[in-house]
Amino acid sequence: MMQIKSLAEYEETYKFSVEHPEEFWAGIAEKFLWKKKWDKVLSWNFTDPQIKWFEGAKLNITENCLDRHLEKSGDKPAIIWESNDPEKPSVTLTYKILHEQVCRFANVLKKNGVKKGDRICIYMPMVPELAIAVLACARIGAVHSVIFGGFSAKSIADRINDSACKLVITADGSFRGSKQIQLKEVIDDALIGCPTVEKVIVLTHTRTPVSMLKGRDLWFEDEIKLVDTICPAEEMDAEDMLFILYTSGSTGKPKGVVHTVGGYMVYAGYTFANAFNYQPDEVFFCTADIGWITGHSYIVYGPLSQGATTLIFEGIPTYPTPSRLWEVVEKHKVNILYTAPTAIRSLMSFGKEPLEGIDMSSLRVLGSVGEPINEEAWHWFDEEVGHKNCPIVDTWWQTETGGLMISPIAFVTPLKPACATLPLPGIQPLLVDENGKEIEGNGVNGNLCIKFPWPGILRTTYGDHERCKQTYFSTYPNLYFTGDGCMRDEDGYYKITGRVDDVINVSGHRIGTAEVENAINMHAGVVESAVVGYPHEVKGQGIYAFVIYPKLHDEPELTKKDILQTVTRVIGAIAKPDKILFVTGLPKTRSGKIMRRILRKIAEGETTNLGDTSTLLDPGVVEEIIASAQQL
Ligand code: 6R9
Repeated sequence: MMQIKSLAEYEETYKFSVEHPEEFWAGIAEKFLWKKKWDKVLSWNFTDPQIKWFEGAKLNITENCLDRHLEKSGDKPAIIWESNDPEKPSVTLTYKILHEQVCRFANVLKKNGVKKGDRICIYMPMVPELAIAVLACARIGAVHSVIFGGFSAKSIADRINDSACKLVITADGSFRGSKQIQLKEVIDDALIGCPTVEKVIVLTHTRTPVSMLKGRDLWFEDEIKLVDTICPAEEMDAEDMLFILYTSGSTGKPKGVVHTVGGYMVYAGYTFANAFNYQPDEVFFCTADIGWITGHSYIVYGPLSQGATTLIFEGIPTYPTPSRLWEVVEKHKVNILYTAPTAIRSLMSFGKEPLEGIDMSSLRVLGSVGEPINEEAWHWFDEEVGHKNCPIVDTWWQTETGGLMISPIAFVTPLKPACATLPLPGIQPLLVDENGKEIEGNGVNGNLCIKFPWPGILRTTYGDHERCKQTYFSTYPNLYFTGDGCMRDEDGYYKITGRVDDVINVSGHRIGTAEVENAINMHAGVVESAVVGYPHEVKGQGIYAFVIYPKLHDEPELTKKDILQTVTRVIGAIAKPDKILFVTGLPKTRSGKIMRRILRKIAEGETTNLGDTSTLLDPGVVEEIIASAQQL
C-alpha cells in the first residue's frame, strides 16, 4: 500500500518528505481510517516544546487495528501465540475473534468504572490477553501504562503513583524459560503504597495460589463472561493520549514518555509496512516483550494496523534448548524475524548445531533492534539464519521516537554490515559537536539530533513537561537530542555508536546509572557508589559498580549478593550489576564530581592511558582502584 519499491523511489520520497513534510505525512495518513479528517497537519516548536499532528482529526486506533480488517480479513490470523512450554498447543486469534475479545474486555473495564483518560497499569506475561488488555484500553480511550514483568514492586509503585493509575491488569504469574515470576504477589506488594488503585483484574495463567482481596481483586475469566461483545470505539482526538511508557534517563527516576493516538498510529503503521516489506499473509515475529516500546509498536500497533499476522512468544530463545527460537520459526513458518543483538550473540555462542535440521526457508527478512549490533553477530545472523538470502534491517530508534527512525528498507536500501544506513522518509537527522555546532560532510562523528518533527515523536513526559524539555530539547536549541553518538560514513550512511549520556544499554534495555547507584546506596553499610557500563560479550554492555563499604567483614562475597538483592528489590533483576568492586574512595574532582570517565576506563581494563587526570583531588585513589580491579 504505502511501500517504497526501489532506491530511486526512496530518494524521491525522501526528498519530497523533507521539502513538503505536511503534504507527505497527510498522504500517508490518508491510508488510515479517520472518523473526521484533520484541520491542520502539523504545528510545532522545539522550544516549549509543543508538537501537534493531525489537529482536529477524530479516530480510534483500534478501528484501524481491528474493525477495518473484519470485512476482508476477518478470518485471517491476527495473533498467533506460542507458549513458553513447547508441549502446549499454540493459539490463533483471527481478526474477528480478537475484535470480539477486545470489545468484551473493554466492556469489563467500563463496568469497573474506567473512563476515557483514566490511566491503567498493565503487568502481564506475554499472552494474547496482554494485547487484548492494551487494545481494550485504547478502545475506550483509557491510557495504558505497560510495565515489563521484570520490574520490582517498588518500581511498579513508583510508576503507578507517577501517573495515578486507577486499575491494574495482571496475572497470577508468568513463565520465562525455567523460571516463574509471581506477578500478582509483586503487584500486591506494590499496591501497599498505591492509594489511587481501585481494582485489580487478575488473569489465570500459571495457576499459582494468589491472594484475592475482597472488593478490589477480580478474576479476568469471571468478568469477561458477564459482558456484551459489542463495544463502540470511543471517538478520540488525534492528540489525545494513547499510552505512557516509562524509560530510564541519565538522572533520577524513570520518566513517563507520552504518545498520542493519531501521529503514533500513522508512524508505527507506516514504518512497519515499509522497513520490513510486509506482504499479505506473512507471519511477522518480533521477539521483544510488549513491556518495551518495540513490543508496543511492532507486536501490537504497527502489525495490526496493517492487517498483519503477529506472533507473540511467551518464552525465551534458549528454552528448553538453544534450538527453540528456530523451532518457533519453523513451526509457524515465520517470514519476518525481528530480534535483538543480545539474543543473536547468545544463540551464536551455541554454535551451528542447534540450527541443524530445522527448516527456516520461510524467512524472507531479518531485523535487529535495541543496541548497536557488532559485525560478528551481523554476519552470523546473515549467514546462518538468513543463508545470505534475507536482508537485515538494523533499525535505530527509541521509546521517545515511537517508531523506526534510521533503518534500511528491506529490498530497497543497499546494506552495510552492522549499519543502520539511512533515515526513513520524514526523518531529518544531523550530527552536532559538544557546542551544538552542526558537523557537516561525510566521514564524521557527532551527537545525533533530529531537526524536524515526525508523527511518532513523544509529546511530553507525563506530569512533568519541563523534564521533557530539559532532557530532549534543551541540550541543543531547536533540536531533538537523542542521547546517542553516531558516525556518518563516507557514503552518508549512519552508524550508531552508542549512548553518550549516563545510560547503560544492557541486553537492549536502557538502565540509568543514577538509578542503579540510588538502589545500591539504599543498602545498609554502603557509603557511596558509582556505576558505569563495560563491554560484555553477550549483553552488549554489563553493569560495573564501584562501591564504598567501609565495614567489610570476612564474607565480602555474601555482601555482594546482599547488594544484588537490594538492587533486585528496588529496581528489578534486570538492573543487577555484573561486577561489584569494593573500594575505599572514588576518583573525584576538587569540586566533588565523580570522574566516571576514569572508572569507565578501569572497567574496560584500559588502565595504561587514563587521559587527563590533573583535576583529580586524590590520585592515590585511582592507583588503589586499579590494583583491586585487577584482582576481581
Ligand atoms: C527501540 C529501542 C533506545 C536506545 C537508543 C540506542 C539504542 C536502539 C539501536 C540502538 C544502535 C540500533 N538502540 N536501536 N543502537 N543500533 N539499531 O530500543 O528503544 O529501549 O528506548 O532504547 O537503544 O542507544 O537510544 P529504547
